[in-house]
Amino acid sequence: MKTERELKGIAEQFCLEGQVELIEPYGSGHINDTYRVTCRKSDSGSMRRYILQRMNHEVFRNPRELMENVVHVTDFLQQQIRKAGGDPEREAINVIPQREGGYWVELQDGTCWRMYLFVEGATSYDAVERPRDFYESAVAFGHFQKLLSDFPAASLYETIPNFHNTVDRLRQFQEACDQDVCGRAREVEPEIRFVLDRQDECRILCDMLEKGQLPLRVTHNDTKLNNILIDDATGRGICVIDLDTVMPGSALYDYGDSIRFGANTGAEDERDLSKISCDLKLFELFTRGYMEGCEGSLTEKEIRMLPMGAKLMTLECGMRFLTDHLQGDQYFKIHRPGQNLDRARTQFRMVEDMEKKWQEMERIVAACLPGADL
Ligand code: ADP
Ligand code: GN1
Ligand code: MG
Repeated sequence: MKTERELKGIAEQFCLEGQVELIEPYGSGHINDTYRVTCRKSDSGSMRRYILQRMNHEVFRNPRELMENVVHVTDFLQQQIRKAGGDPEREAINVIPQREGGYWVELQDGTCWRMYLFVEGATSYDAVERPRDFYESAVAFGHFQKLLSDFPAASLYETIPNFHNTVDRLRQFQEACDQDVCGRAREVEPEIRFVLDRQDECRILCDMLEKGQLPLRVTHNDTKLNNILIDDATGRGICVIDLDTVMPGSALYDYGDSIRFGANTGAEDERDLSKISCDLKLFELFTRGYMEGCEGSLTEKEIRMLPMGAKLMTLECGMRFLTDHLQGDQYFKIHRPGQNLDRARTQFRMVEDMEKKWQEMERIVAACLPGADL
């Protein structure tokens, strides 16, 4: 952990407006260390706020490539937003350059830092407090993908190779079980069995992508509700954040990851599993919003596979949490012992509940197909 003085020194390496007045830890992401920086201009006394982030270089091995992606994607989005008459300072991430040129700073201790403009008057929610927010997030994530449909996908680096390759995630999980470096595998036999019972399903989306049955698109790949800023005044999903994993992927990844997190009636790390279930009302709301945001660009096959996207993204995430638990909590930040195991259990309970509600999920999705209500 850096002291406030050290953080101030890092912040001052970026082109900020005004003097740094306050730096405070911010947000609840599992990967980067995030701070909010408040600056005051000495002439006018007005305030400007920023987001300072330490990029997790264990997770993102190449900060140069990561920041090139972020700068390319945000430049592209800002152009589109300007064309549509929107406000590019609030509707997209704005990367603040550092004084020496370039978009990030590497310190002698090897840590890498970047700065964004803080989007004022907007909130990122860790749970669905009002169903409308979830719907707005769906429209915004769908629209985000639609906006990036003309983005030159080949110019993107794969910041985390095989990020949503569920087959590869399964392989890593099995390796973690075999190696059992912390001696935790015995205590989690039922959870391991839960995954192994579903190992054949892990292939489904990968196979369809490989065979060209699903289109490869530029997607966000980390569509948790708290990666959207909701405008406090209008209630609209205003800005998609956390662009570190924007890469070629499937729309089913984005849709599925949002359902995994937002349609769950409990928190991601809830210990009382009786609180965990898939809320079909939220499922339906998100489905409608996402399809609206994509503006008709999803193929019929993609739409029909939406329930499978939701199930596999939830199973995959559970597998990743359990893998990390077995490996000694090296990847996801934890705030108490066993938290990754608790997270894995909620994901598996959510998968089980989806399996029970499968036909209903398919019916909801089928009713959203174009022409279904004719
Ligand atoms: P992580 O990868 O750790 O999830 P995020 O980029 O999602 O990191 O940032 C963590 C939190 O910081 C977000 O959930 C959000 O609350 C807040 N945040 C990030 N960027 C901004 C921004 N530009 N304006 C306002 N809040 C932001
Ligand atoms: C991480 O960065 P954050 O907290 O938005 C993770 C996602 C997981 C999520 C689970 C780069 O997201 O893939 O789905 O935790 N991000 C990365 O909550 O691994
Ligand atoms: Mg985040």
